Amino acid sequence: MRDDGWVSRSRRYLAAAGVITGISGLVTAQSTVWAMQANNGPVVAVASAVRDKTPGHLAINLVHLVGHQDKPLLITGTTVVLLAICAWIGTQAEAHPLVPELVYFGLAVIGLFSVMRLPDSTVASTVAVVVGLITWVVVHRFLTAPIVAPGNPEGVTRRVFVQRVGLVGLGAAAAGLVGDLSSRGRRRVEQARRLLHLPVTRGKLPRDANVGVPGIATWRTPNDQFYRIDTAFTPPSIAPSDWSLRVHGMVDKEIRLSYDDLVGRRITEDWVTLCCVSNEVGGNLISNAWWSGVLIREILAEAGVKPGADAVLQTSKDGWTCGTPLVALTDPNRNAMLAVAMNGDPLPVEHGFPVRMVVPGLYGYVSATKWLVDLEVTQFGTFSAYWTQRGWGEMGPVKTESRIDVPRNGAHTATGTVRVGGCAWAQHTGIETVEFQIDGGPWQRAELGVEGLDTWVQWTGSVEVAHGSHHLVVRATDKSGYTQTSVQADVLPDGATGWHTIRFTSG
Ligand SMILES: Nc1nc2c(c(=O)[nH]1)N[C@H]1C(S)=C(S)[C@@H](COP(=O)(O)O)O[C@H]1N2
Ligand SMILES: [Mo]
Repeated sequence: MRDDGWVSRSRRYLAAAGVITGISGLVTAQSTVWAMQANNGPVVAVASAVRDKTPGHLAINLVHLVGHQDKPLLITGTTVVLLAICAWIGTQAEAHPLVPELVYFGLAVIGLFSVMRLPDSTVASTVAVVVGLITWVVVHRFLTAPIVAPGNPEGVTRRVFVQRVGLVGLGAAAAGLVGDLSSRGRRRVEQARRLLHLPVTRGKLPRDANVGVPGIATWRTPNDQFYRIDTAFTPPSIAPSDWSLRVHGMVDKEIRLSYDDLVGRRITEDWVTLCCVSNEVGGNLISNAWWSGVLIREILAEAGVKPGADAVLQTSKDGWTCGTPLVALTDPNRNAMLAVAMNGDPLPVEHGFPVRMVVPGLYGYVSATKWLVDLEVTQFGTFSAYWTQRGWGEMGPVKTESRIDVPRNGAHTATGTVRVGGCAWAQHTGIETVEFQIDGGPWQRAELGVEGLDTWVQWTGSVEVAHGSHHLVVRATDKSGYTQTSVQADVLPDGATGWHTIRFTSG
């Protein structure tokens, strides 16, 4: 039988149910963050939102008070406050059955806003928040149901409650284990990557590569700002010791290379600007880095390419494929390489660690295979690769293009002389001239920075503008004598064309 004390004891059960519910949701959300290798989880995101929204002097005092311990402290604080709220939510289950759901929903919305305000959050962070919310709602019902159910003797209620707490605990432990296991591979690979000492250099920036106009994309793209395109939901984690490359197909002798074999060979280094075929006119799916690796033509020569072959089909660890024209890989004047380092550091995992291909002058989708594990010398016509199957062109040479970075589209400038500038590229052909045109006037020749054979080049110039709105157009001519067409073509099937045009106002 239930006595008068039950009312206060049941409140304690409900509060405990709330706290356990809170923890379960945190565990499944964090587990999702790990499993999907999301950059940001909700708790950390809320903690950093709290930090960023804390008035400056208060934040500084806090940091001074606790030193660099502020982050763990903020995270612990956020968790404690959250669990206190959950305890309260639990106590509402009996009197206000809808309140718990609403408050959990509200908490999830806060989590969602917090992860979305961080610039590097992906959809995986959002999924984690949703998984946490579902866990909260389900576990809340599951744990509070026996307590709020009328009629059961207290002993039965307590036993059912304890059983359910046990089940939830098991479930949370299982979820936590899955998350931990799935992130372990990545952590191990990151560790191995940090310990590598490769015989590579950081690359010396050519003098005057940057023309010195703020706002133009820096000539060397830092690794963490390098554009990223791939179909991998989570990037494959491959330890160098687990990596090997098979070179086979139309060759005299099949070759298998380990990571140590590869980096023990002669290393070639070069500036190469990578570009994505889905880069719109004016888009930013283009970046430039100093790559270090082994020339593919030396490996192909060793394998001995049989007559009749005209393509090399590559396969990545995650099963992605692409085919590259053989001539681009055997050309003695083109540094097509199996790259192991990018701007002097081992490839970041997202950019293909431990080994990827880099082929100057071709779009990434036909050449730049990340997490490379297989090279098959073959013939076009005997295979179709990931993107060519989906209607994209087979050859994929980069199209000559140019872009305005300064001023930005829609910017507002002073009247008078305005600096303009941006970048232009025709990898492996080279840029001859860049011209710009303001408000339909005559084309004016831009000054160019220094370029490598296979890189982009910065351009700059100045225009005189009066009060009002203006439009600025840019076009490049490459060293083959080709001037960019003004005809606008879509990125599908083999790259966009057209002149980049922006509008800005002055005065
Ligand atoms: N394994 C794998 N490699 C890949 C891709 C991919 O989806 N999977 N995408 C390609 C495309 S379309 C481009 S543009 C480049 C981009 O390389 P990045 O992400 O290092 O900039 O990688 C290429 N290599
Ligand atoms: Mo791409």
